[in-house]
Amino acid sequence: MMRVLMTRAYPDRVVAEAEKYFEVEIREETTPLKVGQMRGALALYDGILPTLGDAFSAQVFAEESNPRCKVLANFGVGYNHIDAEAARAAGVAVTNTPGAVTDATADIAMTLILMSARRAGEGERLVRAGNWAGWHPTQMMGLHVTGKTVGIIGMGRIGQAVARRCHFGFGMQVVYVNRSEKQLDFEARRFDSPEELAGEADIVVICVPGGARTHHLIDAPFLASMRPHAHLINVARGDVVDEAALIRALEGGRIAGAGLDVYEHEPQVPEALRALDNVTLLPHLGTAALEVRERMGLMAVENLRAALAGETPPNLVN
Ligand code: 8YV
Repeated sequence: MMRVLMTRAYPDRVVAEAEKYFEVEIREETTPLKVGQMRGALALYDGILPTLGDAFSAQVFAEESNPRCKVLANFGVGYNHIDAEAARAAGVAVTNTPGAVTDATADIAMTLILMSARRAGEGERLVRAGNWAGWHPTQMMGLHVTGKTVGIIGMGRIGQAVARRCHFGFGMQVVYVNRSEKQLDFEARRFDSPEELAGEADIVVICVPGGARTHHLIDAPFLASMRPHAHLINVARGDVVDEAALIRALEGGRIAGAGLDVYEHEPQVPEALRALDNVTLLPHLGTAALEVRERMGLMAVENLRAALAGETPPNLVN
């Protein structure tokens, strides 16, 4: 039987599905694999189910250039932690789980939009601390989102799911930046540059894939182009935003608030960010619902099964 490594303890249904086809080893630790562990895994297993933080870099493939492993079936849609080109050169297929994550991630974007705009986290902290002095006509005024303009950076599956929720649920205007124009069943204006979008949007939502192409796409000039009452929401990857520049913009009141589910160096969240009242901070909850994680895992197992049976896996990315 072929041997497969799960780099985390994925949900039981996922393990059970994998055990139909493979001898499965589960790594119980919650931390990402270290370089030596990745090298070892490439040498010992036919397939690996890695996830966020398991940094299969070019260096790892250089050190294990003729691996036993034939497929890295990533648990998640974002695979920026894997050097897919280096994997291909080493004969390793890389797959991901698009679709399975879309609605749950869009829902977390909506959670962050509403929490940030309506100052929900700040209000909750006030009540929890026993400091609420009672209702007041102008207490904790937030941004009314209905009818406002949402700017989507990256109009892929998740970007479109956020845009639909904003448009149909909240009567918002949608503007976006994306490499190509999208055929949508609602009105949405495409801008050429993120800065142009920043000047129009009341809420900016980042939905682009991570990786070198989008590293620090949201930088100080972008933040300076945002409207002072606007909010920045990130459900993509932390390093799409220059976190230090974001902290400066929030401290200086250059934007009204931010809602973040992802960070540059997870799980570290800078003290300066945690000290701010105008940010909503979630611990990468984008897909954190059992049925979603099961669907992601079942997709990853199907990719493993297909790849190791010599078929083209359904979600091959390299
Ligand atoms: C996953 C994500 O939970 O799918 C993704 O890309 O960011 C998540 O929501 C994460 O990758 C861990 O699997």
